[in-house]
Amino acid sequence: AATKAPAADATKEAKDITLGFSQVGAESGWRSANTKSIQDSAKEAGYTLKFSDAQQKQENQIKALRSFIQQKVDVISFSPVVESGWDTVLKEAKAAGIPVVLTDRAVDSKDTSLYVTFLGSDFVEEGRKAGKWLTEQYKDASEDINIVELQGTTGSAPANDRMAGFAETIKDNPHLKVIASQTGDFTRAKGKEVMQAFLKANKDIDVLYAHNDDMALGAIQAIEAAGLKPGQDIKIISVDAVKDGMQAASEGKINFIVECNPLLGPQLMQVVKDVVDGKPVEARIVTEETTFTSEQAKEALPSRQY
Ligand code: GYE
Repeated sequence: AATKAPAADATKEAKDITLGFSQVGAESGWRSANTKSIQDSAKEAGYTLKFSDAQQKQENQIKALRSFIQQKVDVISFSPVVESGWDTVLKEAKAAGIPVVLTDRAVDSKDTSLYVTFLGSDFVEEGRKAGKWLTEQYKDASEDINIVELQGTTGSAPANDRMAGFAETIKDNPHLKVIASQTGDFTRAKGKEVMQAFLKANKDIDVLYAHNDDMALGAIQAIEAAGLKPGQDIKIISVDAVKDGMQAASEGKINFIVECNPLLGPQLMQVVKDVVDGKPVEARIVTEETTFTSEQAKEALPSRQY
């Protein structure tokens, strides 16, 4: 695979390395686990971590990146809230000679020299896994299956890609119909609110596809409040496999979860070290993940770390 080798400073010891990290926010269980992983691993590696929470707003993130540039950190890393609109600030980092490592979410910048690598999941593949499971469940369907979709944050890589991967895999079965699709911003509160609206507007919902566990958990509250049984009256698929999601799956309320691994800290710290040492780094580092049915969730739950 292609590698990139930024300017070296092999003389730096761990204690002299400063990493500026701009986090998306605290919107989900996944995010909390991701933040903890990054903070713990930075500590473990002995780096100084400057951590900033963008509260799901791109403008906050751009401000944080500019402040990292001003402070002349050694490496900048961030998980971009949305995919577009990064070129200007990334060029500023490049001009200042500060390497940028993308974690978790991608940017759509055409100029890939603006960042060293992108470390994170393959979200299109996650969407495909969700779609494949559903296609298999309904392969003999002779009637329409009405699907509602709770999208992640509008314009974010995981929302765009999970939607695309899912759509691509279900399109061959004309009975699988997405009758409503709206953002729930990856939060429980919004997931609940939008599901309430879906239930009001549509009599006959068969399946919910939620782009993360938290929105599915919010939606479960709305479904139960409407007197329906989640996992039975409405089949539920979600993404992440955080503890609360796995708990709901083990109770049969979520039927299928596609795992998305938030524990990116150790890999990120290694990349930071390599970048500072001037070692070549893979241009794309994909995390490995699996899927869980209700049965498998029950088995995996006791040993789940997050
Ligand atoms: O799935 C969701 C979080 O970017 C992969 O963001 C991440 C997503 C994750 O809010 O729960």
